[in-house]
Amino acid sequence: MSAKLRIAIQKSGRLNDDSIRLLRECGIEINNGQQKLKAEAYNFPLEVFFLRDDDIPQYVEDGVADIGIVGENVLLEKGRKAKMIERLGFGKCRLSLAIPRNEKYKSVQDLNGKRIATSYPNLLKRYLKKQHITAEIHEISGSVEIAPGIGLADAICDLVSSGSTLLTNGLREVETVLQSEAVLVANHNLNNEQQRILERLIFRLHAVRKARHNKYILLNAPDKQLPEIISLIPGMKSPTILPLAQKGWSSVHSVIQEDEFWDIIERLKAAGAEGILVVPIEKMIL
Ligand code: PRT
Ligand code: ZN
Repeated sequence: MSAKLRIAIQKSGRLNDDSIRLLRECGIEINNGQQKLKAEAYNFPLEVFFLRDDDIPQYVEDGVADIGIVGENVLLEKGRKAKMIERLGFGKCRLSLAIPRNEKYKSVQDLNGKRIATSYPNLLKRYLKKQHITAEIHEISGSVEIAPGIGLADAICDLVSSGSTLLTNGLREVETVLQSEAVLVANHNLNNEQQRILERLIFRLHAVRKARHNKYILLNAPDKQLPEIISLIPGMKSPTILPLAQKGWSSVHSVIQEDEFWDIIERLKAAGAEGILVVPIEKMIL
């Protein structure tokens, strides 16, 4: 039997869709039937385990799965020995401390002696220690945001993304304990074959990520304006210039970064560029 890499991803929840989408963008198709515990990729040596996110760090540490996709918050809270390979750019959130909206708050010192409800006792304990705060940690597994309202705690430490859960529960964010996003993790003792498959996967991940940050740009320009226009486009090497049927005009093709995009477009127009097209790139291999 040829070697396979086993990846653990969240079975259902906030990271499930994006994890599957990322694999698909890497050209890996899996049959994600509902209620399945595992599935094989059709066209890549990958076996996918669908698990609760909380279990993923342990499975990867124990080598039941070779790699996994999990929130950094879960990885660090569980304190499992898995190697962090890549940040994946989705599942972004922060672990924050929040207090009732009308409570006075000047600094982290105000948390001294307070009761704090959280599902992240280890991360919170570490944070409080670093800040020299003594507080009582109440570990609860869900609906942390209601704890102050029912008198169970004075403050909470929970994940926040839009902030609307805090708002609807009359709470306000006062400190950030951790910034988090989904990460790719790996077992520390992969064999050579597994390591090679992981490297093929990482190669594809990089191509997908690079493509996301870049756009393909096409434009027409009068030949006499070409030197100025070319100087405005950073490009990968140098732009491709093709003559147009109309004499004295050329078509310029290149790649620009998403974040330089608006600035460059305006300057290109001012330099005489016309018919500018900016199109997404699916994969980019340098
Ligand atoms: O069943 P399983 O155990 O696998 O899933 P789960 O219910 O434990 O996790 P899930 O699916 O809710 O979250 C999975 C991961 O998504 C988390 O570990 C984070 O890494 C990431 N993530 C990103 C979030 C959020 N954003 C998020 N907003 N996880 C949870 N929330 C919750 C938060 O706890 C709070 O209740 O959403 C609420 C706050 O959201 P806002 O938008 O109102 O601020
Ligand atoms: Zn969970």
